[in-house]
Amino acid sequence: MKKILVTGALGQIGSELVMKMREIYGSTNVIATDIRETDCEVVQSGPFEILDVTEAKKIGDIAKKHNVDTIMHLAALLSATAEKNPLLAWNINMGGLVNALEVAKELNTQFFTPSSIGAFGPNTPKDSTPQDTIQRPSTMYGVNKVSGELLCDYYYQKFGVDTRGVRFPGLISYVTPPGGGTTDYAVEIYYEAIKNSAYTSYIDKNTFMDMMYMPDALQAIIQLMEADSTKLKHRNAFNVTAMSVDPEAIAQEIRKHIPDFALSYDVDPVRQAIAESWPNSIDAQAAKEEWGFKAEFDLASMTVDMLNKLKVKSE
Ligand code: AKB
Repeated sequence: MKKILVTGALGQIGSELVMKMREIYGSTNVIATDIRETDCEVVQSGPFEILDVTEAKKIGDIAKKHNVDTIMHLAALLSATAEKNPLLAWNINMGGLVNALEVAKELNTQFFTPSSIGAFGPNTPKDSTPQDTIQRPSTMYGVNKVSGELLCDYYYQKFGVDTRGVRFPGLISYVTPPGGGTTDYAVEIYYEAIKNSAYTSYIDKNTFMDMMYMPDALQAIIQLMEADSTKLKHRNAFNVTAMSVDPEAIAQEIRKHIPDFALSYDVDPVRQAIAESWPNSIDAQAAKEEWGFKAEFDLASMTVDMLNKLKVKSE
C-alpha cells in the first residue's frame, strides 16, 4: 500500500485529492500537510501536520516520520497572486518545489507536482497547443511552472526520481474555492448564479481558456501516478483538458437551468493580460496515448452537476 505525503493539502486540489486518496489507499496512508490548520474534513479524517514548504528540513522530518513512498507537492501561489508579489511567488513556488524534490531524492519516493496552462506564453501556438512547443511565459507563475517542469525532468534524468506531472487548465469545483488564480471566474460564476442569478466577470468575453471539472482532475492525477513508468515519454508535464470556454459559453449553459441568469463585465486588466497570454485550447493527445487520460465531464454535464451540488450546499 502507498504512503503518501501531500503538501498544500487544504488548497483547491488538495482538499479533494486527500479525501479521494484516503478512500483508495486508506485514511492513515495519506498524510495531509499545510501551512495552516482549519477545522475541516481533511484535518479530521486522517494524519495532518503543519508544514511550511520553504522549510526544507521540516518536509524531510515529516516524510521520514511517516515513512512515505510518494510525495504530492501541491503547495503554490496561483497566477494572479504571483503577479502581485513575484519574489514571494519565486520563493514559495520554486523554493518549495526544490525542497520537496530533494526529499524525494533522499527517500527515493515517487513525486507529483502540477504544472499549468500558465507554463505557455504569448508566442505559444494558441489553438490546439501541442505537448511540445514554445514555452516563454510572460508571468512569474508561468516562469515558475516552466522552471518546475524542467527541474522535475532534471531530477528524473539525473537522480532517477520518479517525477510525474500534468499541465492543469482552470479547475472547477463546488467543494473548495480556488484563490488568486486567473481562471477563478469560471468557479465564481456558478456560486453567483445560485446566489444572485447574476455575475460580473473580470475576464472579457471571447477570452477562451481550457477548463476541467475537479473529479476529472483527481482521476487524472491518480491514473498518471499509477501508470506504467516505461510508457511515459512526457513525465513533466502532460497537457490535460476537458473544454475550452469563454464567460459567455458558461453563461449560456447556466441559462439552460437558470433562464434569467445575467452576465456583465468589469474587466480586470491584470488577470485579462494573463489570460490573453495563455492558450485558447490545448491538445491532450500525449496524455491520452501514454497513460489513457480521458475527461468524463464536458461543459453541459459539469454545469448540471455544479448547479445541483451548489444548490444543495446553499439550502
Ligand atoms: C490559475 O488561474 O492561476 C490556475 C491555473 C490555470 O494554473 N487556475
